[in-house]
Amino acid sequence: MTNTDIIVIALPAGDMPFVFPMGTIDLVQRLGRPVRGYYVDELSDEVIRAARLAVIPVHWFYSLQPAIDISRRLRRINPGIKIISGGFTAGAYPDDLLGRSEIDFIVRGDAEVPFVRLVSAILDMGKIDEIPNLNWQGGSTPLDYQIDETTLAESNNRDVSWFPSFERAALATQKLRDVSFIYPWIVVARGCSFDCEQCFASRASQQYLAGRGMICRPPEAVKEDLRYWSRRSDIRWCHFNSDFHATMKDEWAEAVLDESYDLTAYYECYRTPDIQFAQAMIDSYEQVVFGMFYRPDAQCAHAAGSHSDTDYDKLFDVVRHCRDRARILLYITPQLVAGNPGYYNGTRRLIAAGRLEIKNYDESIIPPIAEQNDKERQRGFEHLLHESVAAQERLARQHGLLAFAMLKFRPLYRLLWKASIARVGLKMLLTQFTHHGFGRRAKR
Ligand code: B12
Ligand code: SF4
Repeated sequence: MTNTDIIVIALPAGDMPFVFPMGTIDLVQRLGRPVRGYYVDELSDEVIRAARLAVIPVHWFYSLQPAIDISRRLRRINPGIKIISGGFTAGAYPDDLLGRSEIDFIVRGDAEVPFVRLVSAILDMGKIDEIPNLNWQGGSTPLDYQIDETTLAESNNRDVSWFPSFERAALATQKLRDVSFIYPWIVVARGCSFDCEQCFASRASQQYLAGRGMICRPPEAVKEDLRYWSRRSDIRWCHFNSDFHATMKDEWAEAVLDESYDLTAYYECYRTPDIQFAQAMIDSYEQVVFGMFYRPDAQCAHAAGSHSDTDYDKLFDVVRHCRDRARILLYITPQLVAGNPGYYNGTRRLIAAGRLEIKNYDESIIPPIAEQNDKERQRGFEHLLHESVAAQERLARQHGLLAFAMLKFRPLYRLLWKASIARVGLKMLLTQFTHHGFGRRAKR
């Protein structure tokens, strides 16, 4: 085991085992210093003692309680360690999280520049109070840093060798011939052009959380990524962090799709795609899976992934068109799990995968993040914390063995994963349009 000054800790998130926020991978790359990543379960006291700095992304609300727990453990074992956090949830509730945990610093909003400066300041004894977008116990600096197009163009999540278990999990799921959400992600934009009120990425929320609107990555940078992943024989799938057809100008998609990529694309639609776009994707990729989420009402709430409108005629046209050409995963979601369950205190979601979760639902409790007053924000935070505890209890039951097998005994992991896919697949037959033989083709 190699001990390093900087450790990055992957906290349990929602029901996707091994998922890790892509933004953090990019931040590590920008640091340009030796870093080592660990899942919480594999973090030894020895590693903690040797570290000077721990980075804990609190991107999804599910990670809140695990972040509090791990920060206390870090402090107990290594009282001098500095702990940095950031990500959507940490940035939305910085003082609440600092007050509950042993975290020293939270980077709000875009972290590209502040995070790198903060790490240098901590390790090289620099000044901290001139770094923008920071909160710490008893202090903060203004949200003055916003990412620009050039910096976004440099996003890079190609190298994950610094986090061996994640890399192993990512490459293993790539081999499993089904949508693996773990890696790699193609960053096409930051923020969103829509304004769905519960979403942390809506225009209003991003203005509040990051102080900017949507920023698009230049098509050439995205194409460079796609060419790179196409050349990698161990990578079959890629995913996009935004529906660029729904959120950006047509020219953007045309520029990216004017070339062929040796990859299967998983593409989550924010709105029903039109046939021309679906066909352009099909022409550009080896295979395409479109994920579409439908709600009975037109207001979208991004959470379980995505959110499409309710233009069913358009949907049926595109489904008919794609039938033999691509695969469509159709999720029917009476209510989605919102990013802010303080607002959506629970959820009723019926996912095509066959899982039906029904909880109490009360949407009147807390307004969207950008409109919350102090009291509501506090309540929102408490709700999220509560949800994160409940999720961890559920996850411990569901994924304990899977996580153990992944980290310690790969053949068992493969068996379990395939069994769970087979189970989900069977249920999906009820609601999903399938395409036989999909995913079987080898890379050219
Ligand atoms: C792509 C995506 C996913 C991908 C994740 C890919 C990945 N590995 O990261 C998938 C589909 C897997 C996913 C899943 C989920 N997602 Co999602 N997802 C998104 C989406 C569309 C884009 C995120 C993105 O662009 N990331 C790219 C990075 C580079 O940018 P960024 O996220 O803005 O990160 C910047 C800052 O936040 C910060 N930062 C991020 N991490 C860190 C870490 C540190 C240490 C620091 C300092 C800073 C920092 O710095 C970054 C660079 O400036 C957003 C909505 C949106 N349009 O933004 C929702 C969003 C992030 N997802 C959300 C949710 C709720 C979920 C789920 C929990 C849904 C569910 N119910 O299951 C799951 C969580 C996973 C799980 N179940 O375990 C919420 C999060 C809100 C919240 N408070 O939790 C969002 C905001 C949508 C919403 N409803 O509001 N998601
Ligand atoms: S729910 Fe989806 S479409 Fe709506 S603002 Fe959020 S990311 Fe954009």
